[in-house]
Amino acid sequence: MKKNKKAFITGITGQDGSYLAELLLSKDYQVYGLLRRNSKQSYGNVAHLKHEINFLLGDLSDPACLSMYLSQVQPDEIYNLGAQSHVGESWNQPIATADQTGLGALRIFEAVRNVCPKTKVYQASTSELFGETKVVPQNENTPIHPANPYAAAKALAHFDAQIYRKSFNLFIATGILFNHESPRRSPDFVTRKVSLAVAAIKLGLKDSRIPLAEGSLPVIDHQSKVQLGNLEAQRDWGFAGDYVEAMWQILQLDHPDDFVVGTGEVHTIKELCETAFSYVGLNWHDHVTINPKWVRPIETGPLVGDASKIRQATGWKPKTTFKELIKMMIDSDLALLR
Ligand code: NAP
Ligand code: F7E
Repeated sequence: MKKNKKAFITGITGQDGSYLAELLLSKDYQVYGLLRRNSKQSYGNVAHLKHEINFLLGDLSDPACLSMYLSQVQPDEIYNLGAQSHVGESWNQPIATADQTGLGALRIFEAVRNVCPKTKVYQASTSELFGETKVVPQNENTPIHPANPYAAAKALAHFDAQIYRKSFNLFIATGILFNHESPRRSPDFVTRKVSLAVAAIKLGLKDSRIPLAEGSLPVIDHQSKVQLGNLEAQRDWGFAGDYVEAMWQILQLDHPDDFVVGTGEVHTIKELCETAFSYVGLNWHDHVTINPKWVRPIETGPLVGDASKIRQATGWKPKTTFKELIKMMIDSDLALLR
């Protein structure tokens, strides 16, 4: 009889966790998700799957619960997506970020080493590892040069993934993922901030507080403008639904390795605004202002991914274009705010 594979996902309530859970359920996996007690109120992005996922209450800060659950479940695959994932916020919460994003991964690797050494592990690495690099595009051999507390925490996790792989012969693979977005992106990231603002302005919402699951959020100010930071920053944006396919592919390989996942296409924040506002017939110049509060102490990039290695190893390539992604997010926010 065919045995269903078991997957254990940390960060299951987040953007990627939700798309990955859907993908694995569609492949008949038994899905286990680490859930923080306070997140049990809403289940975040997996509320629609709450009867299909086996939730285990716990936290990446607690090595005891990680060992206990991994010992009990003996998953075939672990996807470590849990993190304080906001770069800007990492300057305000550097120690919590180091703990959740950096040491959290190390706690997973230690638990795997001790209680389920045959399990395959996917570690969520990031293009932010490349930080202020002037090498464009970036690939697996580009030097790591973190430029914010989030990236420093991810660098710890990334290096430990490689060290544990070699030292203990564990299957720990990393995906160095460039920015990926979706209608489930938290509204404090720039693409969703813009898509929500476009929808609110298009619908003529005068009350600038938009009700969301996370609480009410001011996405436009009293002049019906969205306040942004650095408009010259450049990012390689893909669709999260495509990128969780890459995570899964990485764990289906026979050997663990590091893989860059990106589209290879770069856009400025200005281009994002232009594309988004023009989609609903508006001129972005009329609706965007700069608030220095959102400008970061150190900007990273231009970050552009060269995904040749994963393409060669698995055939993976992005399916959704930048324009399709922005339209998808705006259509979803128009429906949400209507
Ligand atoms: P996200 O939406 O911010 O989700 C983060 C998840 O981590 C949430 O489920 C959160 O749970 C959980 N979490 C935070 N601290 C935790 C802790 N101490 N214990 C257990 N769970 C904890 O992030 P995402 O965009 O899906 O990204 C997934 C992963 O990929 C993250 O590691 C991120 O750093 C990395 N990454 C993301 C991108 C991107 O562009 N999205 C690119 C490269 C790498 P709560 O709901 O309880 O807060
Ligand atoms: O910023 C600029 C900002 O916060 C993108 C995370 O998933 O991807 C994400 O990190 C750019 C930056 O994402 C605003 O300065 C301008 O240059 O959407 P973001 P991020 O920092 O790139 C990486 C790969 C991850 O690993 C992270 O986990 O946009 N920007 N104005 C702004 N950014 C925000 N948030 N808000 C603004 O008003």
